[in-house]
Amino acid sequence: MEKTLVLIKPDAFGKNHTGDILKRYEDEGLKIVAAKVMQMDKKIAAIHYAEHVEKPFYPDLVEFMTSAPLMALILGGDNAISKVREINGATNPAKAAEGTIRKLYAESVTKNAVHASDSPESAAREIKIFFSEIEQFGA
Ligand code: IDP
Ligand code: MG
Repeated sequence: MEKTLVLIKPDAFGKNHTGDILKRYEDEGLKIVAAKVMQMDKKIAAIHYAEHVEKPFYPDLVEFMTSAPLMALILGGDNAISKVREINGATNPAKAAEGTIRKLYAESVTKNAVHASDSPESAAREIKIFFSEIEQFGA
């Protein structure tokens, strides 16, 4: 079973879209392997978004991601990494396909409702940031 790290970001979590978003993933056959509600601090944000530290949008991204609680998840299933990114839609909601989570719930390119790992390497790296072994269950 492939695993991927998903964050229901502070915008979508704060607007009570969590149940609808989880239903989308479950309807596509993905299993919830781990879940928790937490608030990111700047240190965790810097580790999670290490690849973006030098980008012009990084300060706004960290400000947003640390502003309020979010839900961190591990989702598992066949091709979970690419499947979740397809369900989420394009980073910029203006370019996201109809029916995707970002099309439905994202406000802007920064406040874009969800995060998902983009490769097996990032999934392995990101899962370790948010979850210990004991918090993960098989699907
Ligand atoms: P992804 O979340 O679709 O993988 P990334 O390029 O990895 O997109 O960017 C990480 C996050 O940074 C995005 O989800 C979004 O919140 C934010 N972001 C990316 N590009 C921009 C931008 O051009 N302007 C503002 N925020 C951005
Ligand atoms: Mg990314």
